[in-house]
Amino acid sequence: MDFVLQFFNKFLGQAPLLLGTVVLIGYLLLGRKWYDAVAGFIKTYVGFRILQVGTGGLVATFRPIIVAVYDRFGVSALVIDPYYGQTSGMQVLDSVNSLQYVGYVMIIAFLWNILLVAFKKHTKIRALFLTGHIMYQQSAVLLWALYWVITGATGAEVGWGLVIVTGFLMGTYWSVASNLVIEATQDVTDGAGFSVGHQQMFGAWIAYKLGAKIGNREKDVNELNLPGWLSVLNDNVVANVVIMTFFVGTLMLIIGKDSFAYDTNRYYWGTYIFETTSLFAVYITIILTGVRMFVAELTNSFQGISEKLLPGTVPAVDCAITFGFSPNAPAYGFIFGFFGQMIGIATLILINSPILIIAGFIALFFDNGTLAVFANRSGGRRAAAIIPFFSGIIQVLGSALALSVLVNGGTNVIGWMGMFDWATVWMGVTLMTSVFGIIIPILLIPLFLVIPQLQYRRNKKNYFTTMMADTLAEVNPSTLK
Ligand code: ASC
Repeated sequence: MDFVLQFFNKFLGQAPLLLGTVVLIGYLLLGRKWYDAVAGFIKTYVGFRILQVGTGGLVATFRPIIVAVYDRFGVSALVIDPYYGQTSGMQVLDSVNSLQYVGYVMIIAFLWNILLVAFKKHTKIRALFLTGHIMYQQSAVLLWALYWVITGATGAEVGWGLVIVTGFLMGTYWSVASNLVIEATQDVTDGAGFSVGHQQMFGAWIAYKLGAKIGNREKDVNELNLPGWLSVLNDNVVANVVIMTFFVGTLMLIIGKDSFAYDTNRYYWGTYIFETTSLFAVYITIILTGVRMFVAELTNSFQGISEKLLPGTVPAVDCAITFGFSPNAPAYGFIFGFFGQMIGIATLILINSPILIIAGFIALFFDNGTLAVFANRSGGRRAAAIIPFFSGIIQVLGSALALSVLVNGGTNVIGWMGMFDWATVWMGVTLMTSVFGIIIPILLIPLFLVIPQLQYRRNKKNYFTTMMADTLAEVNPSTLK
């Protein structure tokens, strides 16, 4: 069992390895030569690592700026950032000698996802959640939250009953939510044949549905078609540098140069600002490069899995991959989400809330960026601005509510996920469980499973053909924007 646990942490928990292996297996099932399959593994692995260089660079560059904004005004509070949530969960569980159960939750959830897909004729689940680091993170946070609201500060070890219920609930969420957003992701990616397996699948689905109501998909953020000198902004690198220099540059000016430990021998304050803010476009371009390298491999090879092994299965992957199809949208999500979060935080201060929240870059950027990608696809610029704005408010207020029943975990608790589904659905589950007990997570499992049935009823004809070769777009990396 120890071996299995280690394997899940060190192999499945590593998204590039997991996805690379899936591509390798997919190609072998398609009967490709072994060396082509190995080449596919390498390109997927390296492509995903490149994507991670981009996402990691964004976090390393912009997270300290967001933190500095709050430091400057003397606000100290809980942070809404997935790694703060994960750390809180791991610290609380470790304090009751129960950290090892996170691995079990993840195993149960993943196997349950596979089983639900295998019986898709009945379950109508098509999506297999493959974002390894998120699987671990969510398992840790959910186990912590449910443990804490059920058991409280008794110091008791986590029990097997809770581990099993959490595992099944987690796996049901992965399956149902990433299945829900398949069609929207197909639209966003022009039919690349994957779905999102991350922290805002319900959010992305809502953004896509609402976007169509409040905006016009023709007014796409990536096709600005601006006239005259403004036409330079039609290029995503130029647009991202200009927008972020203006927006983040203003923030940096407000908090002042004393908040930044930069090398004054190398930079003027002005050039430091520009060299920092322009990194946004650098990292977005790196993300695009990584996505271009592996998305065609994933799409093509996964047909092996979805034809031979688990018929009709769709892989659910990191939300950042959708950025490769809509490079201007994430900046919209980030900026309007920032304003929304500011309003949420100001509200908490005004009502004298016992829980204060600090914005975290990952929720601001990856979460609202994804909502902007989906909102833009159905509702263009207007939707890409309005929806992340409201999402920002919800992320703050929802997370404060979730933390209200978790903060009595003391100094172990430093924050909460903040991502959309965690500030809404999981906030609700946590609060309800704190009132009604374990019956809530148990009941939710069959309730969630109704969602794919409803989805199927509305779209019987095309429901199972998503990954069939003839319905997939000819995936050619050069068609990426
Ligand atoms: C998260 C998380 C990350 C990022 C990354 C975005 O929620 O834990 O590391 O988002 O997956 O690409």
